[in-house]
Amino acid sequence: MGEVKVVGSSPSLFCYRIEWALKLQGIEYEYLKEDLRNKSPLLLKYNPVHKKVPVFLHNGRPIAESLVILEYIDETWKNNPLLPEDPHERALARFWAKFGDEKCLMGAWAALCAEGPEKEKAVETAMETLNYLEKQIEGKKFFGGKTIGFLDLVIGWIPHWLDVLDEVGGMKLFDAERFPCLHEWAQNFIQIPIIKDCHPPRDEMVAYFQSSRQYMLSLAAKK
Ligand SMILES: N[C@@H](CCC(=O)N[C@@H](CS)C(=O)NCC(=O)O)C(=O)O
Repeated sequence: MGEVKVVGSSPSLFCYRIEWALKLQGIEYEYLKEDLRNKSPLLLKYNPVHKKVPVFLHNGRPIAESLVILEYIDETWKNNPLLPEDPHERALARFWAKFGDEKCLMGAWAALCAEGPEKEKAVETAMETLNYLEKQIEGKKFFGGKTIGFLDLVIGWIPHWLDVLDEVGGMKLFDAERFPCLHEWAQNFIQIPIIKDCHPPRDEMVAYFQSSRQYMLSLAAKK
């Protein structure tokens, strides 16, 4: 197994997906808590390009970028395969994971930070991206099929984090009427013991996104 460490910070959803994968694989790890307002020499050394968490250390060798880390975990330990076996299905899982991060997550973030006439448009754009996931999960328990897999972990931010973004941003992206299948998936996902026991406290998330939103609005006001 070797020595496994995760450099992370709460409530980063990118870090939680790594912890979930390790717990699913039954891999013990040490969590090195990072203060992102005062980045440690360790973080700057191991992720000099992006200077972001998570960083994964396996026997002292660093890997950055959460999707890359998830694939590394999947290739290194075989206790609980995350990506499908079939190459085409693997490719699709990677496609939707990228879509989830680049479109759904970024869309929700843009909607959170939008104000005035821009807000309605940003909310609708974000919901259009979620609609693609709604279609993907229709008729299935998990994106990975009967059990959770790579894509479930990648979009695993939706149940807790999106709900908080909705509250802080005064919006309703995660609308149960518009996305009934995604809601059912979310209920299935958060009931899995590993997921249930490993997510940030809600008040921590609310405080984090309130201050992030204020910061983004103050930057926009200076323009
Ligand atoms: N694409 C990266 C995103 C990681 C990321 O954005 N991490 C944030 C925390 S949520 C971070 O470290 N931010 C510090 C900064 O931007 O300076 C991944 O998937 O790992």
